[in-house]
Amino acid sequence: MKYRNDIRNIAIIAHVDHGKTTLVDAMLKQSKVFRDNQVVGELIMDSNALEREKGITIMAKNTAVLYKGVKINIIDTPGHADFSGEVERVISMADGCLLLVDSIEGPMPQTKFVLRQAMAKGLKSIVVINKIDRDNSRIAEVIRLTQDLFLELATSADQLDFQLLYASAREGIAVTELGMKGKDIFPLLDCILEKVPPPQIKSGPSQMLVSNLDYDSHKGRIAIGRIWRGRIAPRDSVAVISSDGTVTHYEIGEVFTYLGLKRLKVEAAEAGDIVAVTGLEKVSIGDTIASLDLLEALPRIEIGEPTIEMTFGVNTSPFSGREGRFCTTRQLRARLYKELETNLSLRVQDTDSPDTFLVKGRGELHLAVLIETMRREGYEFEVSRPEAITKIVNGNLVEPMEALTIDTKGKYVGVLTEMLSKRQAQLTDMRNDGHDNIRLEFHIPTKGLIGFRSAFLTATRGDSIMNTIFLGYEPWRGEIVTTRGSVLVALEQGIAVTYGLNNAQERGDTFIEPGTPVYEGMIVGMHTRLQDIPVNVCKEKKKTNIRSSTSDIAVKLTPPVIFSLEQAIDFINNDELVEVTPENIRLRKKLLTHAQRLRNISNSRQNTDLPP
Ligand SMILES: Nc1nc2c(ncn2[C@@H]2O[C@H](COP(=O)(O)OP(=O)(O)OP(=O)(O)O)[C@@H](O)[C@H]2O)c(=O)[nH]1
Ligand SMILES: [Mg+2]
Repeated sequence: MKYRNDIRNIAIIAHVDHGKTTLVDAMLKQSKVFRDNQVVGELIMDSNALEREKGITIMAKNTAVLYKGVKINIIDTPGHADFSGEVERVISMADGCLLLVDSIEGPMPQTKFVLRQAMAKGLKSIVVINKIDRDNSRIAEVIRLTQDLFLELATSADQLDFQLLYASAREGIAVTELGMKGKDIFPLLDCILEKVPPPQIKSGPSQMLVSNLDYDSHKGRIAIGRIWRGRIAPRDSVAVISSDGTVTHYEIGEVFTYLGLKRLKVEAAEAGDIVAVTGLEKVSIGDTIASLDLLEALPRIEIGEPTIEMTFGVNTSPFSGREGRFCTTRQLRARLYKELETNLSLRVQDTDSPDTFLVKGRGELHLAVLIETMRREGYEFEVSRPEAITKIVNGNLVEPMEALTIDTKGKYVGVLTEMLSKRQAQLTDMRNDGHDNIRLEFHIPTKGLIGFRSAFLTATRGDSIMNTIFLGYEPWRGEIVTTRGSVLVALEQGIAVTYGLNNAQERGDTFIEPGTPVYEGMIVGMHTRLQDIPVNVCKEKKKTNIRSSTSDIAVKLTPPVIFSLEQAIDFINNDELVEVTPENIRLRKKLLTHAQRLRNISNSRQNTDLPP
């Protein structure tokens, strides 16, 4: 077996926010891949607009730096559990991983998930204790917990042997011994050269596994992945072997390798390198690109199953078609199915209704990011409340379970445990660090987590952190009685005015400003009682001359509660929908008229009265 000593392939993995993308910044900047006067900013790899807004990585991405004559191909991955499919998708490109662990938080649920992935692929681990600049870091404890994690997950003795480094990604320094004064990131790069095995190469007919796709309006589809055998060059005749074994012949267009944020066009690339190639019109992620001389497929990428589902439908509100560019069933369907090409943990299914599609994902954020992306592209549609995906195993109904970790203060423990017990959660661990920092761990059905995040943030006033991770399927524990109050529903179509909203505020909190167009059945507020209340927010005060919809000097309204998209999805019940357009997020009842809803209630009562 031969090795390529001029290359290292590493994946950077960690729990969310432990500093992966910031560490990549430091490696890129200090290895001088930018011009001296080039303005590059921070979190350079989080290039997509939503990533920048949310401050999290959503998609795994490739880059590379040159250090001491060796090219280090770097794969930055997302740490949020909802995007763990991305880690599964790209991890096989690497030979080693940098496992980052926050010097205060220590190993978190997703640290365990990604380390397990890395070990399953046989990657060599380098542990980087990050954020050592933080004041109350507890490095010794974090190292001990990390060692425990390795002990728990390792399947062979050599996996226990990991290199340990300390870093402040933000300051761009890494050191090999605690207490050393760091000045740059090079000790980490040296460690990568020394500890991560160079890629093994096989000579022979070419073979490459496609791990990512990109598009270019001129070049068309671009396949990204690692070459495992042989070499690939422009104008090579190759075959693409797809999931069902179908073989399609193509001629390679161009071949690129990575350096910094650029792709460099090359004359040829050899096994061990990560490349991007054009000219393959119908290639998918997981396909093998193989020489015509040896049609041998590499093992396909395995992706965990989705846990929650919701429907995406054509917008059926009275305002449909007003704000979106793409509003038809055909456009919605095409867009959703196209998403499957790159969003590997997503599933899309047609339903009995031609205008509605069932979309399955890894969590609420996974689906919310898709919804937000589509709405920015000009799509208009409606979505239902997310539901946990249940299945029948050996004749029994089972449901997804998750581990929930909460870092909070003593004063919130009571209210949190009460909220969670209504959601069928079981407390499995509770630890106090002696400074009133409390970590609670629960087992909770996925269905109990739906809508929990916003309630959690309100209850703890944004002062606590929650994390979840999928555990597996367990027997169905029965329905959860909804804990949400009811809503204020607009009675008629028109423009909301201050007077009408003021009346509504006597019943509860409102969601809209005066001047907002509303329709019958639109949800305009919430209250704590059991039944929905119809309100006429368009009703004007009769006896004065002031008829302006936006100003009514006499009354001062409480500012409306404005939901983000995620909060809106979290909030709705089964008989409600979120209407999503490029300009607005509206909440509505599925049945728009009061009469329809009353009839529905009495029908369902009658049904439950029937003998089984
Ligand atoms: N004090 C301190 N803060 C850091 C350090 N490294 C990263 N951060 C901060 O931690 C936050 C998260 O950093 P990111 O680099 O986005 O973390 P990430 O691991 O890429 O996050 P995801 O990709 O969303 O999982 C940012 O606010 C960083 O500025 C560090 O060494 N010290
Ligand atoms: Mg990141």
